[in-house]
Amino acid sequence: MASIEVKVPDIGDFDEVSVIELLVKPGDTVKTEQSLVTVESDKASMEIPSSAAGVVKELKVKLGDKVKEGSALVVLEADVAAETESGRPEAASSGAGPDASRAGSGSSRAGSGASSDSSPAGSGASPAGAGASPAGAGSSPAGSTSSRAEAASARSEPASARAEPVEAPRTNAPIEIRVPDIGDVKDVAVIELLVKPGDTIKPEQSLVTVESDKASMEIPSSAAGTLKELKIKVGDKVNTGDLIAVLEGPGAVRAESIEAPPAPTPTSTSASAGGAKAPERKLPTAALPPHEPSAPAGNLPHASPSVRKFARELGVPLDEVKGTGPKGRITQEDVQAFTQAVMKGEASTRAATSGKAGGGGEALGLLPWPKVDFAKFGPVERQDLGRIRKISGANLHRNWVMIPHVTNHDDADITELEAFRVQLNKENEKSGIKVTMLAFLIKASVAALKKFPQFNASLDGEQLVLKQYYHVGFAADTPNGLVVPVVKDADKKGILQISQEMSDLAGKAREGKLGPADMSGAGFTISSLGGIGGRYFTPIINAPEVAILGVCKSQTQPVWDGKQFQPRLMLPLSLSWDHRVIDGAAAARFNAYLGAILADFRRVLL
Ligand code: CAO
Repeated sequence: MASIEVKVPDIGDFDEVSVIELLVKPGDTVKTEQSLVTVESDKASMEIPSSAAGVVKELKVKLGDKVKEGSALVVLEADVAAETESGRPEAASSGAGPDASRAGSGSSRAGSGASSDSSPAGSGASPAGAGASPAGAGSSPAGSTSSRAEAASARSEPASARAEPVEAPRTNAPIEIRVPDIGDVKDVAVIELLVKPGDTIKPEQSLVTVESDKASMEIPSSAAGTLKELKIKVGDKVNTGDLIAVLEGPGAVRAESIEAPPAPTPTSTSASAGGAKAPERKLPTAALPPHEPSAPAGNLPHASPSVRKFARELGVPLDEVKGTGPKGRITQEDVQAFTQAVMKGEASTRAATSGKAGGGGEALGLLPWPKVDFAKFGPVERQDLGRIRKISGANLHRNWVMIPHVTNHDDADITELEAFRVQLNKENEKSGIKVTMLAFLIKASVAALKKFPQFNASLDGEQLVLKQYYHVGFAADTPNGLVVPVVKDADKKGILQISQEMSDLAGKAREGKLGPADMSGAGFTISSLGGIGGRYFTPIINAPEVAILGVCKSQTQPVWDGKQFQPRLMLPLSLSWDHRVIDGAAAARFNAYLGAILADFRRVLL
């Protein structure tokens, strides 16, 4: 075991940053690159990762402390053998020089990394890249790529890549503003638009805020003019060189000070010398609003990038969480407490509340929910909604509002399959396993999902996640409300095993004993009302899935065989699908294929 002192790495021009969040505590085991603290400048917040793995022995900083390059953050007790990155664990405690080179790899993730050090650690991956650096905060955020970006250029990418060609000032010609060099970081999310078309823009004025998983930063304008068009929207992912805005107007002038930085040298300290000073702005601390599409810009919650990411993963609307950290900052514990309160039914999100009587609706630009004194018209009784109904109601409401649903109806001829099912049940009478049509539907759906993989998928931003596993959920009606247990790996199971599992899961559902693992991981869901009745319905997609199959009661119907009507047992199918991912033709083909399998189950083998 050896002690390693992890220090603040090279943060470029930036003198001091405040410690606003401690992400570890003594006794914690940390991995290399795990974030230790969040620091904040006036332009960016970022996390400083550990340059080594080990157990936290001592925290050398507390909330509110000001730190700078070389300040000790944490003392780790590390297993020397495990310390593979540097191979010299004691080196870290020997001063800012060698330590900075090791932590420099971490700092580059936080955006400050581009020490002139040429060690492998120092030149390590830099997801947030130099663009995210807080040093930029000092003068210009993009110019902020300054010394670090230039230093980086000495060993890898030229910093001049971010500088646009020098042009003579001109008028009335549109000027394109692009994302400056943001280092190795890729696909940073646009989380805030700070200007709108028609605004008069000064050079260095911040246009948008972007966020990587480790830092948020503002991107300034490299020119002055009137904003003609924003080429990006909140939620977009951008990279170095991407077009973000177009300026025009008599005042449109490219800021030469930004375009023509001094030739990059590892020791250069300012890329924006002579450039206009960036206007002071409040630190951007926005949450991406995928769960709050109508959330207005401004008044965005104060939280570090990792807390915002954590909230997004849980679907927590961060602007509804009360921060208990310094200056009202939202911590990970606040997000967890909010989630627990919602799950226990002690709190409710605005999205859920807006669907309730007495709730809003205004968020969608709708009329307020009608308020009626029902007792005026006759006796009434009030009942509190149960926990499951509240949770499933909030989920259904979100899915209905956020997913553009379309439903295709079709019929499947299950005459032979039903005869086979009845025979199977006779054969297995003694085993106690009862096979219902739903087991065949699960198996047939797996075959259709294999043929049409976009139905076994989820949207994740601008990507489609195609699942290579076949977990099928089925809606189960319970005295407490609707739940959706999941038959895992249905492709690897036979009809009898699926029937047995469904029966076990449905039993647990009725007794309220389903655990989260029983209800998670589905790629596709079936909602069967076949045991009850009805003809067709429009099931609501179970997000983040993209399709759901509704099934109603089969009926014997006259079907024309080309010569005469034949009595056939027909099963009504209703497939709802997400039009962002699936088109009507694919849905019609999916239903037709499913129908063909159900009509002749041997096809499932094909
Ligand atoms: N057509 C005709 N009969 C059908 C049928 C169909 N499509 N599907 C099932 N049946 C029959 C079964 O064969 C069984 O008949 P017997 O009792 O004569 O053998 C009877 O209906 C009852 O079946 P079941 O409902 O117990 O079994 P299942 O496997 O079909 O369904 C379960 C299990 C848990 C999904 C079901 O009980 C249930 O909860 N369904 C409701 C789902 C729901 O609420 N969906 C709506 C969601 S949107 O609000």
